[in-house]
Amino acid sequence: MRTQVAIIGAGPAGLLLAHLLHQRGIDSVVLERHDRAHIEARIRAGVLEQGSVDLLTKAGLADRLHRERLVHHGLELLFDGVGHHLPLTELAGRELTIYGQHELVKDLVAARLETGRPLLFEASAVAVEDLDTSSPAVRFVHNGRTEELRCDVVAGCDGFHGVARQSVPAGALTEYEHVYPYAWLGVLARVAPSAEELIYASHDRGFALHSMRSPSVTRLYLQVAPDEPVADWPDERVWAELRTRLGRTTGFELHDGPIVDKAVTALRSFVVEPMRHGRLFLAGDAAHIVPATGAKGLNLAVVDVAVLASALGRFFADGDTAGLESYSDTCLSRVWRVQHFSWWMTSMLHRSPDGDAFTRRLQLSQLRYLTSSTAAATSFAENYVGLPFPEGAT
Ligand code: RFL
Ligand code: PHB
Repeated sequence: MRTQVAIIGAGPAGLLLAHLLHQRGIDSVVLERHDRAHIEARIRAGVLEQGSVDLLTKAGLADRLHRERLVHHGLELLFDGVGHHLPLTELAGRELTIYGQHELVKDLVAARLETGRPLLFEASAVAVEDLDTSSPAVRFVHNGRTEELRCDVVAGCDGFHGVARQSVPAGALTEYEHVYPYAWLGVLARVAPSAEELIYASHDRGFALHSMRSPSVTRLYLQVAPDEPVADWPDERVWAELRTRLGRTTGFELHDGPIVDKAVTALRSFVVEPMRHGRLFLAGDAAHIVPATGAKGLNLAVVDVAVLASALGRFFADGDTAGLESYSDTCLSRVWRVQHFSWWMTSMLHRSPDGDAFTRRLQLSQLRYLTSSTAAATSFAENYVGLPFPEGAT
């Protein structure tokens, strides 16, 4: 088997890259280790920056998104039992879209299948080889057989635990990592949201987040210990803890309903430098992870593949390698800005496990500043709604 670009992973990064390449007349094969039903049901991100939506729209991938999304212009920060509205669009000029990542994945899978170009499910990459040559290869297992996919370029879009990054010779990449002493318990509930906006709550008992997917589906998160067994959180306990952490001095009614998904997710910051080795280019979670607090992971993945598709367009059109040479630096500059924002927002909102009173006073001081100074709120808003996409990504 041979193609121009071998794409490992059919998450948002791999599927969007495949589509952007197709539009430039570049052939690719997408290899995905899971089956279609699995990737279309995986509950993950929910917040898309306007820049991501604009890009999807321009690529012709956002018809259903525009019909079904919720548009938000602000969010609420809740602390000391009082909610503070931040008018994000007024402060930073851009809106936010609420649309489930698995819905986006369904749209991207449908678009790929419509092109007739290959997307192989239950095809697990096991190694990436010959990266230092102009004809690298991906070895993968499909239908019980080991196969080889030769190509000009490999795109490692296989997430944090994928094989692409691990196939790079030891010492060629530098990894930067920060693991937080807490995790998120996320639940999806078939009930109407209890507020119109997202509520980020910093409570003495820990962080909580009220989010949503649609007018009839609520998404909620609670800070828990990193090794917390989901079994310790029966539904009644989840609702009781959410009511405490989202509670207000003026009262607040949290609607409950059937919980249809419940999982614990670690919070992690991770960056690999450079995001490239020879003919292998890493994109999305394969290259970097941010804690979910800033709602940035999916949006970063979109920017990476937009930059990569444009660089590959030039490369396959006339052999121009300038875009490929600058790919890693272009992406990393945005990645580190987003890393800082996500780490900062996480540190401001979560309870430190030792319950240190000094740290708590600092957090509350920062939250009061953020909700009373237009300068501070504007800085927060421009990061949250998303900084402009780098040149070459549009
Ligand atoms: P993905 O989505 O992990 O996709 C990688 C794909 O590669 C496949 N794969 C392989 N395929 C073949 N061979 C192999 N050897 C393979 N190894 C792996 C996997 O099966 C998978 O299908 O990575 P991608 O495409 O880079 O996308 C990144 C996003 O998924 C991620 O950043 C976001 O979900 C992060 N995130 C959020 N991002 C936002 O922008 N806004 C949010 O509101 C937001 N909320 C979240 C989040 C992530 C969360 N979790 C569960 C980590 C909320 C949560 C709870
Ligand atoms: C979500 O709706 O899943 C969500 C929203 C905001 C975040 C993280 C996740 O910061």
